[in-house]
Amino acid sequence: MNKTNQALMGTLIGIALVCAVLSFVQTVMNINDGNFSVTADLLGLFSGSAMPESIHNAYWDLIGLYTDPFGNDSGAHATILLFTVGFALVAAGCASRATRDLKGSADDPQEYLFTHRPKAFLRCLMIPWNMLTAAWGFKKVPVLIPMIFIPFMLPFALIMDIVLAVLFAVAWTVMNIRMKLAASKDRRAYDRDTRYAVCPKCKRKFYRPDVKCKCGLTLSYPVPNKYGVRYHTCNNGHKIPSTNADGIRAKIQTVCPYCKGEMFSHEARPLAVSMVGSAGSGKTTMMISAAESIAALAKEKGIVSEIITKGISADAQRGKSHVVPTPAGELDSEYFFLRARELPEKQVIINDISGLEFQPDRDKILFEEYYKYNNGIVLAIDPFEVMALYHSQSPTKGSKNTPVATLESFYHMYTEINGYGPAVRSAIPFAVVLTKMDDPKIRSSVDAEGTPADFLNKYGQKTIVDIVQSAFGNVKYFKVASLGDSANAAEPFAWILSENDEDLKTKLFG
Ligand SMILES: Nc1nc2c(ncn2[C@@H]2O[C@H](COP(=O)(O)OP(=O)(O)O)[C@@H](O)[C@H]2O)c(=O)[nH]1
Ligand SMILES: [Mg+2]
Ligand SMILES: [Zn+2]
Ligand SMILES: [Zn+2]
Repeated sequence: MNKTNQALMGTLIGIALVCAVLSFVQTVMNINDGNFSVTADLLGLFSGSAMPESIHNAYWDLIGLYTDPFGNDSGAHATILLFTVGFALVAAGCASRATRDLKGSADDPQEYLFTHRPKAFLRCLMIPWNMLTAAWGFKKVPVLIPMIFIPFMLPFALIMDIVLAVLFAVAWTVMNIRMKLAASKDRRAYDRDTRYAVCPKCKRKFYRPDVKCKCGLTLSYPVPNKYGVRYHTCNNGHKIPSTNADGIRAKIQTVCPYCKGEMFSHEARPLAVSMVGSAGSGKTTMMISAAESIAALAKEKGIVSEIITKGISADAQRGKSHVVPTPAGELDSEYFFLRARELPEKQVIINDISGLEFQPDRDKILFEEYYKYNNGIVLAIDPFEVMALYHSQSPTKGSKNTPVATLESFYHMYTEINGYGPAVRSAIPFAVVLTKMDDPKIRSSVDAEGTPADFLNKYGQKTIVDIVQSAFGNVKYFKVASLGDSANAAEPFAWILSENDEDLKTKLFG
């Protein structure tokens, strides 16, 4: 049981129990004095003066059935003994399992707040009666045994219930206000800095992920709620922060609520960029080079970059000049985090997909999710391939792997998924990138034509320019070298990220 619950229950049950003890002591003293009444002054109940005579008499007639069944003895000692048993049962009920049971159910195994567990009020009133509950649950002992003592438990349990009801109302109100205030503050911060989370495996988007406790239990995302205000406690007793005031909640291991895959979300704002382009056009190399340059730039600006996935890791960066062709079906996203004291954390996600995936016969399920929250697209075009196609009448012209075929295939999928009609232009930033510009032959041929669009028009790729222009409202052309000393692969990414995020625009790329 966590400290909050210990404090809540300790206070409530403690105060109620003190009242019951006073009641018990007074009852014993009354009976000892030959005055058969319980708790006459403390409560007035059963006392004859505050209660109708008929109830007082009925109650003591009932008690008389136990202590004086043959009506020939006053039975003061027996009466006191039976009230002592009744009081002991009430007191034992306070410490019973049912009283302390705050565990959450299997679908969200974390401890409830005492004031907010299911049927909390009823269960609070049940506390003095919990020896009955326990006997009911414990099959071998017939519940009849403690039930026999109900008349002797009644005065003390009732006093406790009245006190518990009042204290519970106060505690519930206080906890509820604290919880609501903390929850709305937490939600405002989350909506401003994070907005949603995405799964790098199944590509789904959701408001918040689930979390995994160090003991392996999967819990709903910890926010101020019925499980606690500042921290939650898993069913195995581990403490988990439920606000991000100190930044520690961002470090929790998160889990995709759909595919259950482990992921990190760091409460960072996800910014997703997808790469499009035929096989061999330079996408993977550009992605690695861009991640490397952005990390270097971040370092200059005092921003921490944390690369999570292998595809853009330091190893990948060292080997970027000879990447292996991305295998078909390679669908996990690459991602890294950017954070600094004055920079709410960002998660940059890059989806580098084998060019083959854009061909119409491939499975499109993943893209359905992904293209709904995509923040920008980078279209990679290898100028050498464009020129080769232009100069040759080779059969590859009709192939599925030409720049145009890849773009058309992507565009078809993209509009279908987003439900765009032919007249609708997507507002997300679209970067058209001529790649491999460090190659002197490529550079001179491209530069000779003027802008990248001029180059594409000149070499028979007007279709590309037209499709992009008609389908996207925010288009920018780039010439990019991913290798060599003047590598500038970060440029299209910097543009897309800046278009989406004011923080990155001013604090990283500004
Ligand atoms: N010189 C040079 N070669 C590049 C550049 N980008 C990619 N390449 C080469 O082009 C080939 C295909 O690159 P890759 O990144 O695998 O293309 P992808 O299939 O689109 O991912 C590889 O041999 C790369 O080394 C570049 O900027 N400059
Ligand atoms: Mg590749
Ligand atoms: Zn998933
Ligand atoms: Zn745990």
